[in-house]
Amino acid sequence: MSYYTPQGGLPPQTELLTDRAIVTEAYTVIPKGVLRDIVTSNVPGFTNTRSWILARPIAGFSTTFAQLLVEIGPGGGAERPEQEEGVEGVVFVTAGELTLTLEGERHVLAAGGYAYLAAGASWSLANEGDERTSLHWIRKAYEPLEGRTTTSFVTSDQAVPPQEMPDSNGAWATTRFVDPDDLAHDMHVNIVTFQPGGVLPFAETHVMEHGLFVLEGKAVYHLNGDWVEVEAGDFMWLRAFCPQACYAGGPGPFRYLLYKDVNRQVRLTDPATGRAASRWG
Ligand code: UGY
Ligand code: MN
Repeated sequence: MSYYTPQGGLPPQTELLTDRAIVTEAYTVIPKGVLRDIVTSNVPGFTNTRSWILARPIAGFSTTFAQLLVEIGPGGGAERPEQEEGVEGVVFVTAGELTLTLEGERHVLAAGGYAYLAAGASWSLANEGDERTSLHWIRKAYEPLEGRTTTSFVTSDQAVPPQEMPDSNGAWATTRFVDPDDLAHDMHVNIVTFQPGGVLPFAETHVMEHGLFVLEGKAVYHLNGDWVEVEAGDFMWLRAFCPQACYAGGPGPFRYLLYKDVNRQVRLTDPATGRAASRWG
């Protein structure tokens, strides 16, 4: 398994400028060539760290999550990465070694390492090695459900067997890090794997938003009527109901880290005033 990790830098003055970056009303594509030094952001609370912020709530587009590609240099990290109350997170390591201290327990995550950090959990991150560490950090305001809570955990891509999707003959599989029927969880961050020639066999159109970071391979992705070629290192960001499907191109597997918001009733009233959502604003 390989996990694409951007290195930054800046193209030379001789390079042509045509690339695949696009923002539409239903989807955004941030191709790998965009992940350069000058579009990084510092992250408050972190030392020796920079990030590419791939997604954040935007009114009228997608609103449920933020996704950061974080690069921590040797000796860097954060004592309290999550500074916002009520926010849960998933961390997925693509390169280097990351020390996660969770409720006082130390875990060293290598590439493929995965952690779910429940809202309110006590955790810190450190790069104690000599190489850069890169990770995805997906953040969501946790929507509580009466009588249920989530618990933080640490695992890895390597430790969780992918589940074959129905009627796909193994051409399409999903690595699920939480049980989809566990209603305590209001977000899933899965890994989707297609073998060469495998397809997502219909244009899914659903309420869940997506962030898709291509970890490995290439494909042609169908996004709201457009066919878009994507490859390892590209990020796709889909608002609710954006039609989506794909053909995996080979020669190796096509794999992506997939965020989706799940398991909650649609809110129709403003919690502060009780007024109908149609009258908001
Ligand atoms: O779970 C999903 O919504 C998934 N099948 N979507 C996707 O891979 N684009
Ligand atoms: Mn989907």
